[in-house]
Order: sequence, then C-alpha cells, then structure tokens
Amino acid sequence: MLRIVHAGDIHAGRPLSLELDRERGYVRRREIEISLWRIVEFAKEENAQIILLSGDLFEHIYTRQSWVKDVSLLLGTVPGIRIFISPGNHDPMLPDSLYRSVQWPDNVTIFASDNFAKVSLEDIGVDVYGLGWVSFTERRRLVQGFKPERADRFNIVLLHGDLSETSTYLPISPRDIEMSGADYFALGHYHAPTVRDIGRTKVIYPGCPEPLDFGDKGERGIYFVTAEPVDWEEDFVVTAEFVPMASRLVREEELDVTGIDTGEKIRNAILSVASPDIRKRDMWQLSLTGRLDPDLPLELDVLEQELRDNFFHLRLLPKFVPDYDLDPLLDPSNKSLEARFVRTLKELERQALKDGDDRAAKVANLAMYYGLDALRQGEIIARRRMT
Ligand SMILES: [Mn+2]
Repeated sequence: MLRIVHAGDIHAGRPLSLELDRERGYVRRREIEISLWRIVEFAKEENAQIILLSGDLFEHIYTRQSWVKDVSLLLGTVPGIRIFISPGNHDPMLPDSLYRSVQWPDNVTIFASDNFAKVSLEDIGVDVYGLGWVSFTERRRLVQGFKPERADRFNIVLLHGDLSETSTYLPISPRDIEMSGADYFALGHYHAPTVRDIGRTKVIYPGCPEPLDFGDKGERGIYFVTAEPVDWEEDFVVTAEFVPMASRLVREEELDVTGIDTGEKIRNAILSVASPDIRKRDMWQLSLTGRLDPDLPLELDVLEQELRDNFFHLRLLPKFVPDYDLDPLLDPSNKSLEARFVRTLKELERQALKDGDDRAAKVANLAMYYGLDALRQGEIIARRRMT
C-alpha cells in the first residue's frame, strides 16, 4: 500500500495578521516554523514512503536562511522517505530563492521549473510530476493538455495553483484535471482543507497546518493519503484522511450580553466561553451581541487587557446595541428632539432596506444609536471597530 503525507502552505516566516503582542507573536511564528518537524515525525510514525509539500513552504521576503538550512538537515534525517517540493507564489524559484541557498539531501526533489518534470519511483510504481512558480505571478493555465506518460503507474501531480479557470493564480480548470486522468492532484494555495473527486482523480488541498489569521477558523492540518492498486485494471483505491496538526485554533464566537448589568458579570461571561485550557490555547475573536444595558460602560480595550492572561489571544468585537427603550420615541405625538431624531434615522434605515442597501441600513441604525448616546450620555461610544 502506498502511504503519502501531503502538506502545504506552511508560510514559515510570515508576519502574523492576528494583532498578537510581541511575545506571543514570536511564539506563534516559531510554532508555524516547527510544524514541518511534526509533519515529518508523523510521516515516520506512519511509515510513509512519500512526503508532498505543495508550495508556500516559506515566505520569500521574510524567511531566514537558517530556517531553510534546518529544513534541509531535517529532511536528510529521513533518507528513506522521498520528498517533493513545489514552490508556490510566496516561495517562487527566483534567482535569489532560499531554495538555491542550501544543499538538499538526495531524497528531496524541488520542482524548480515551470515546465512539468517527472520523477519515477520504480520500487513502488509511482510517477511524480510537478512544476513550480518561477516568479510572484503566474497567470498561465499550465495544466492544460497535461497527461501522465504511463497509465499503469500511480500518477501524482504536484503543484501550487487555484482550482478555477478564471483565477490569476495559476488557474487550474477542473476539466484539465479530468482530461489528464492522473490518480492524484496534490495541490496547494487554499488555506482550508479541501478534497474533491474530479473524474477518476483525487484532488486535495491540505490547507495550512497552522491557522495564519482570523479567517482560518476550525481545524487545520495535513492529509494522509493511501493508495491500493485494484489488480484487474489500471486503477487505485485512494483514501484521504485529514490529520489535525494545529497547535492552536482560531475561534470566532458570539456572546449575547443582553440582560448583563454589571462589569463583573460581563467578565465572567467572557471567561465562561471555554475551559481555562482551551481559552489559553486558542486565539479568540468574540463578538459581543445583543442589547447592552446603557448604564454599563464597556471599554473593550481595557477588558481585553484585563483578561489577556486568560486567553492566548482575545479580541472583542462590539456588535451589541444599547438597550434604549425606543417605543416612546417612535410615537409620532412625541415631538422631542430625541424622538424626531430617532424617527428620521429609522426612516432612513427603512428606505435603505427597501432599496436593498444593507450597508446603508446598518449605517443608519448605528448612527441612531450614536446620536442617542450623544444626547443621553454626552458621549459617543464606539460599538464597531474598524477591522
Ligand atoms: Mn498560501
């Protein structure tokens, strides 16, 4: 049975977009860098014959040569595993690429050209085809017309690209994959794990093994792929098992603050989103929703600071509205400034909704609350952060 470990989009060296503080930013950067060590460890444990790395292994601009040197030494410790690397848009094979700065062990193949190259693994009946990005842009449909040479092999195609014919990031048409008849397209570029069956081909994007920003919600990891020949025809049964690898997850959750009327209760509610272990492990984005007691001052920056040791990372988003009683203000007989202001803004909101302009409706709704804050509390409380 063929046993293949497929990882991609590690993005070692990437500056994080999570607004982490300096110390935790370094911790996170290191965790991303060493994820490759855990992947190699997994491949050893599973007796894999092949490791596929489908691009964006590191950041051309930010990565240190010492990391790439460490990677080359690491891969040399598993001489029995054949390792294939296909440079992507963040680590293209430029003349000054770090890929060219170190000596790679014999078990490593880097697909350095934008033309398909082939490596035949005679002992296990596998042909690996691959190509790499040679600049930061690649708009050509490089897979078009590609066909493996021998149908009796297990044919793997390794590259970094976008499974969309109209993409500007090495567009891959599903039709091109189907026409190729390859057994397995090992792709990189998408940061969420994605598996598709196109024709007779298994198509896998492993996603990033560690979440890189707040969009990367949920489990992140690699794929363990096995293939078994079906002996009455030139075909294989391919299985793809997702293996979680992320040392921390990104969590995006909501907390309804309706009815909470003291600061202590808010703090306790935030702390109760998860057990202490999970809170301290993961990176949290918590949206505070519902209707907030207007008497309760909520300084989110202060609250984040106060709770910072209880979470690996905590970002609070103000999505609540103050719990003003609007009914008496909506009564047309009420001629007060507040009432006329509220009715005008409500009318703007209603009109925007009628026109299908959701954004304008939200703006009108927020403006109404800002105005009421100003009129009642003498200050405007920011309830949306620019993100
Ligand atoms: Mn990427």
